[in-house]
Amino acid sequence: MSVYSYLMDKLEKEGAIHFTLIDPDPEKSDPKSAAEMASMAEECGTSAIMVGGSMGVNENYLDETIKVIKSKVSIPVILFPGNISGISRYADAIWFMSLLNSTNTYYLIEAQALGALIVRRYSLEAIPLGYLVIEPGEAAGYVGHARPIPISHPELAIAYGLAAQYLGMRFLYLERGSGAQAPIPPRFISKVTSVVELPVIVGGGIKDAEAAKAIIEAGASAIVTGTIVEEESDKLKEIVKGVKEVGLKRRGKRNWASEMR
Ligand code: 1GP
Repeated sequence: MSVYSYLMDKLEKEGAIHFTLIDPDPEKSDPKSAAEMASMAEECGTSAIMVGGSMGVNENYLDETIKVIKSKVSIPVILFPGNISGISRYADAIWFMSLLNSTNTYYLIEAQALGALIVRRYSLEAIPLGYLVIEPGEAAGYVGHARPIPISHPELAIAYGLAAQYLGMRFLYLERGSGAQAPIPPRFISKVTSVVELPVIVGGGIKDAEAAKAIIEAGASAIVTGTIVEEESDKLKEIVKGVKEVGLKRRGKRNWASEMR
């Protein structure tokens, strides 16, 4: 089964899913502790491990980190590249993403063109994703030369989200930035999910189950947490439980599988 089909099946059965983001940064964790975090996240019920970061990703270290993670978990490992150095042959799939509100063509299409040959060489499954940075955007926004969408203007996110949908992308990721003080407000998310017909992933600044639940209640299909896994692993269990609780209530309301496949 492809990773894409696995995700769509999960969405259909569970209504909403959780991703755990691991930054393969030697300053933050070595491959062994990254794998321990991934394994703990799998036990908590996360649906997939995403591996990537905005800065300092080195291919050898990334390869090593993914190999060790893969030896410890059975859920898919999906690359979340900030640049072409974020591609590894050992992952199960790659978010093939374009930073939609970047002002720099490198992050819109050039990095993707350079990376495409590597993705093909490694026979990686590419999952098309529109990546949209919402203010403040933190390091991802800065590094990606984004013009972050203001929180007071969800209609701009709707416009970009529809563009992603019409361009054939399969997911829309609303990114507040790793380590953001607060997540994207639910009212902003519900405006987007009421119009855009793509599964919406939300990340950045989600620190507890209440925030995670409110985001899923606002119509998001998935949340991503990174920092909380590095800092307070016990909170992860509650967050994943919250996502599942709310997701199960609205299971079956959207038949993504038949809409998208
Ligand atoms: C970053 O959205 C993710 O791309 C995760 O953010 O580290 O704040 O959980 P946090």
